[in-house]
Amino acid sequence: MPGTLYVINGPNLNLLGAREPEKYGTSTLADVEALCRDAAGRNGYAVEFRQSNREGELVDWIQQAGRERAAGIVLNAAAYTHTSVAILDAIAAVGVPTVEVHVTNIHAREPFRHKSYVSMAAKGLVCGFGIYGYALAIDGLAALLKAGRN
Ligand code: CA2
Repeated sequence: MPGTLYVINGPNLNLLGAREPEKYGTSTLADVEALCRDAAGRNGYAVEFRQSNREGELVDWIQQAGRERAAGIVLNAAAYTHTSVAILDAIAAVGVPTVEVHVTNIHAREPFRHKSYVSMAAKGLVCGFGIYGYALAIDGLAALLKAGRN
């Protein structure tokens, strides 16, 4: 029974396409949103697409996804990935299947990016595929949900 997927983006991802194109590419967050709507639509899901630079707001949205019985969450917590026990606790608390996504391959970058708190509660992780990782995450999440592995 499809429903809504929350796609939640963390700090500085509003700068996609405007800064550091050699690292993060030239696509904007609006392009990411369009990609997500397309991938979700192909799988029969609606999308709630959000971005915030504030940790607490990300926690609030994860809780909202739980309250509204979202089918799943695709989460790029950006720098909070590597620091936030609050976000880890929120994912674990709401029990909404969550797939972690990163534009870059965090394991090929600085050692402090190799640790992900989000991974401890996520069903899966997609990283290193640029913004296409969001579509891969949505396809993977839809496959898990269809198979009842959530
Ligand atoms: O690769 C990713 O998606 C990251 O989540 C991006 C975060 C970084 O802290 C993570 O380690 C990996 C940084 C997001 C900043 O996004 C920008 C985009 C364009 C220009 C500047 C920053």
